[in-house]
Amino acid sequence: MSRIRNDWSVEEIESLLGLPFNDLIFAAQRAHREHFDPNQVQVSTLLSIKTGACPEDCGYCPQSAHHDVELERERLLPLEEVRTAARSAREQGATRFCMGAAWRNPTDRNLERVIEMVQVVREMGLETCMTLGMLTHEQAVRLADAGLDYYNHNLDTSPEFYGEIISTRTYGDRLETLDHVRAAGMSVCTGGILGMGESRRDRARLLQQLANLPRHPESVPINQLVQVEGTPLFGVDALDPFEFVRTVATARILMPKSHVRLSAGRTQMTDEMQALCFLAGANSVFYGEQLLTTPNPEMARDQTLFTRLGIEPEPAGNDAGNPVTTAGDTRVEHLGQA
Ligand code: SAM
Ligand code: DTB
Ligand code: SF4
Repeated sequence: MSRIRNDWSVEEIESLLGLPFNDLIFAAQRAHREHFDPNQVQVSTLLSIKTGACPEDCGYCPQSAHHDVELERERLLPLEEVRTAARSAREQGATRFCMGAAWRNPTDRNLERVIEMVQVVREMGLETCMTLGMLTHEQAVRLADAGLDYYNHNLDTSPEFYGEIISTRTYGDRLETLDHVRAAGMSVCTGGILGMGESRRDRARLLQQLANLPRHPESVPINQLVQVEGTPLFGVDALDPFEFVRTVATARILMPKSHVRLSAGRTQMTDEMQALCFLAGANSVFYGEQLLTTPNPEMARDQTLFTRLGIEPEPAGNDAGNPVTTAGDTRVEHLGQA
């Protein structure tokens, strides 16, 4: 069995990314099969609990107040709406419910409100995940104490390219929040976005940052940029799809026990492209017709895809690195049935 490493050099990662495609995919499948059932995919559903008017200037994001995007803003959702959405996600077969807010960071008053949401979703037997922006150590501890299983906070790209995309916070700020999340005992979900005009070296440097964290993130979302009109990155050259698959495969090899999520961008991918990503070791998706503000594939399309590929939803709590304890009686019969 291969050793889990946290000391990857960027040259090693670049040579993985540059392997002949078939060799790379074979190495990724081998790593994948050491730790996971290759025919299971973890299924999460996403809900935007506070939409738009974000003070940060992330160049990819339709929710930034700095960009001129047509978007209906919303205040923090009432608890009952969260409960209804979570119930429906569970009925559709999701095992994890992820809640996202367009904040730079939550205020302490906000935190009280979202803690109620964590409690409601947990009681339904769903795993819980939130992404709320930067956290202090105390806020991370409060979320962990409330039973939040995962915290998502993406590094997005390489430290070198970061400043081209975001000016209102630093890479160091992101790493600091990830430290707080880890120290508070929550599972870490962190990854990035491909197709923002970055180079292969930037992708290697992003993967290096993720794989050399003191402990590998339990969940690594790889997003393909969803280009939204009005954002600065609208119109940027699309990435070669094989380069996307290569990056997924390399993430799988570097972090063999982590769930690698084929995250935003699936609506723009063919079924064949998604199948290649699963072959390269992606084993988690967002399921449900909406991401935060942009569309995700129709549920019927995903059900058909799972059936055609013989993929089954992974039961809750199968976290190779860090078992989640809230796994409840989740219903998965709607997905992937022949
Ligand atoms: N505001 C919080 C933050 O930035 O951490 C949480 C919500 S934010 C929308 C969560 C993540 O969504 C970002 O870190 C980014 O990786 C991803 N994202 C946002 N817009 C995207 C887009 N257009 N395409 C792909 N991923 C996107
Ligand atoms: C992640 O890595 N991708 C999700 C989730 N974490 C929060 C967000 C994708 C957002 C795509 C653009 C939108 O729908 O607004
Ligand atoms: Fe705000 Fe998050 Fe969007 Fe950046 S990615 S503008 S922090 S919602």
